[in-house]
Amino acid sequence: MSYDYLFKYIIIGDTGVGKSCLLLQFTDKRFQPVHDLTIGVEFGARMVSIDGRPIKLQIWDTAGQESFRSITRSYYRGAAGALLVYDITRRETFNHLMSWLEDARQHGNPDMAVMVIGNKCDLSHRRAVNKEEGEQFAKENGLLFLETSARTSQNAEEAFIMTAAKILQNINEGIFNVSDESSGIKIGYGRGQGITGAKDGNLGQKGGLSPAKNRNGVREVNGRQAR
Ligand SMILES: Nc1nc2c(ncn2[C@@H]2O[C@H](COP(=O)(O)OP(=O)(O)O)[C@@H](O)[C@H]2O)c(=O)[nH]1
Ligand SMILES: [Mg+2]
Repeated sequence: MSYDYLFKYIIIGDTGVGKSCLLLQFTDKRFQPVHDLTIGVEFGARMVSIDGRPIKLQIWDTAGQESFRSITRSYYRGAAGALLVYDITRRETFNHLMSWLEDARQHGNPDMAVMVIGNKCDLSHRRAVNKEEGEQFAKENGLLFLETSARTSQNAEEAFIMTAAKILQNINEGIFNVSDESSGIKIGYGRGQGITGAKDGNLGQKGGLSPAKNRNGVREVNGRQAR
């Protein structure tokens, strides 16, 4: 299926916070209570529609264990978005957010859109981190925030989609250089033409690019010649 853009994401956070379950909920709309421990890196993909534009999300799910952290680091570079996940029932997973964020900032694209996710919000009776604390952490660091449940699917889809909307906004504002592959963004077929002919580099605007002059110096609008 064709898309306007492909965005690459990475999911990071401590082991057991629900990264693989969130990905499965997003790609397959199901919850699998017993999930094999992620070894190294796995990935999933799904199409979404943002502002009526087809966008493919390619999501790299990483292993949270310290022994895999050096592998994980090599995946930051090509990511346009990061989902930074903690478990609301385990405070230490929240306490580790800063070290994950530092990794992402150090090894990733500085303009990467980062969404902080407090997962397992279905277990509110065992809550160890207040929602306000999660919100505060996100605010202080200029990140997006949501509480989710991979089990009930609450906000799971929204987390992926809101991150994509942020990336699209960054493209529209010219923050992302989409021609650089390491930005984690790929332009889909069908959008590629025209863009190479763009002079102002204003790639994201709706309605496309201003008509370029043809070889005779005449602008063409929908095949008609304009003044
Ligand atoms: N109650 C509840 N359990 C969850 C949720 N997400 C994941 N889990 C459970 O938490 C454990 C770890 O999940 P997993 O996705 O493998 O974590 P990962 O190591 O971060 O990939 C599994 O036993 C899941 O069933 C959730 O939203 N709610
Ligand atoms: Mg996993």
